Amino acid sequence: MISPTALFALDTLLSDEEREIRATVRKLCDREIRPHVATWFERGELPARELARALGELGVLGMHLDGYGCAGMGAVAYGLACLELEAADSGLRSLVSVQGSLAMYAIWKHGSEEQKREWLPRMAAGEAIGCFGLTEPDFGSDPAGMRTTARREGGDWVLNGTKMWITNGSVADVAVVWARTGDGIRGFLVPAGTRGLTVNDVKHKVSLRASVTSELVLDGVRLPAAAMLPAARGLSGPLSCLNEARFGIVFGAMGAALDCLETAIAYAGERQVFARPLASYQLTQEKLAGMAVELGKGLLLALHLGRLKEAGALTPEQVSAGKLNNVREALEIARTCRTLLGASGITLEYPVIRHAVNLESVLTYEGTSEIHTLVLGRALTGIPAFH
Ligand code: TGC
Ligand code: FAD
Repeated sequence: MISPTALFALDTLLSDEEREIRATVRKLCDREIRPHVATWFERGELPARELARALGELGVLGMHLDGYGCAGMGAVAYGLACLELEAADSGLRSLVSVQGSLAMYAIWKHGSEEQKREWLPRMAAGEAIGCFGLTEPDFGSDPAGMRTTARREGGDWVLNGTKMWITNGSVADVAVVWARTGDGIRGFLVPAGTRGLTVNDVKHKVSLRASVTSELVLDGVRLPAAAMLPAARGLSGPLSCLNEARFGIVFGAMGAALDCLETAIAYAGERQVFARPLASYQLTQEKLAGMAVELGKGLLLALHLGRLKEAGALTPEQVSAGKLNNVREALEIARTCRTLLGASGITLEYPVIRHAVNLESVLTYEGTSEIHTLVLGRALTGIPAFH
């Protein structure tokens, strides 16, 4: 027998350091996440603060950023960490994506020296948690339409509006909030507890239950001039952060798929149907072979994009292609694995249905599959078909 990743000799494409980082993150997941995650999912909770500290100690938060307490690792190492985290649960990878690739990256890329010094070391250590507020109730795929405003009042900024579906919202110490100003879209750092900021958690989620998702209501939130991210101007500010998080998902989704496939292979070997192992039937082997091929292709694509990113040559369109393909295929793999587990596949005793319903969120956030399709359509034809 050969594992799905060994089939493609993927490890030969990794450095010793990358393999070591992967093993370290996997060990943390095996020790601190896997034994509990089905219960967190069932209860709709996540011990975000404890996990952030553990992940910070490991150096995973903002690990692909340089300086300010960040580990300065390569893109592939970061991708492999996302893969291991999402093999445990997409909610965990979301916690790390939003912290490192959205909130920390926004500050690292667009913030002032003071903002970087104030927030990044604590966020890298997991002592402070960040969230990223771009989406609004009426503007998800089309953030250019956002209604949240920031207007000058004397030397201050005053923010009004509502952000919706914000990961880490109610556990965040700082929210990166994007708002419309007289000078276009700008980003602001809103510390938790600022007067006028109310945070309400989204209840009754069926997907990504081991993750905090919140609404942020900004009602006359007054901030000093220094709260604005000076280097982010226009929609390219938040979209530049999305490229980072989407890149992590290209790897992460394959982690969820791998966990499903490994579970299904083990189950099919054990489960007797019509007096023979389920794995011995050609229909089963056809499913397993098809999934292993898609997984291998997705991992190779992720690695290729990672090497391009390390060379400074990765384009947003390539990230869109990776997110579109790998999330779509991961979801297909999760659903197919679910069929192999039969009725057992619908319980939380196995991780498969949890991954499958989580991946429904992953298909939608960080740009829906339709939006990434249109990004590629625009790149191929030169004609934007969004509007
Ligand atoms: P468009 O005219 O295309 O662009 C406006 C400006 O932005 C620039 N730009 C980008 N810059 C960096 N990276 C990208 N990927 C960029 N795409 C565009 C562009 O060059 C332009 O710059 P400038 O200087 O000329 O002004 O904008 P559009 O309004 O037509 O929209 C394009 C579209 C639809 C692709 C974009 O709005 C989009 O990506 N929509 C999807 C929104 C989305 O993904 N939201 C995610 C919210 S965060 C989240 O979901 C977190 S989930 C938790 C987790 O990650 O785990
Ligand atoms: P809509 O934009 O209303 O889309 C509805 C449907 O219409 C989709 O199928 C979409 O693809 C389709 N559609 C849209 N435009 C077009 C078009 N031009 N042509 C054809 N079809 C189109 N946002 C944040 O800012 N920060 C976060 O931390 C965050 N975390 C999230 C966590 C979870 C669990 C979820 C589910 C979402 C999160 N989001 C976050 C929001 C997420 O980014 C949005 O849900 C996503 O961008 C889609 O927006 P929407 O839900 O408003 O859908």
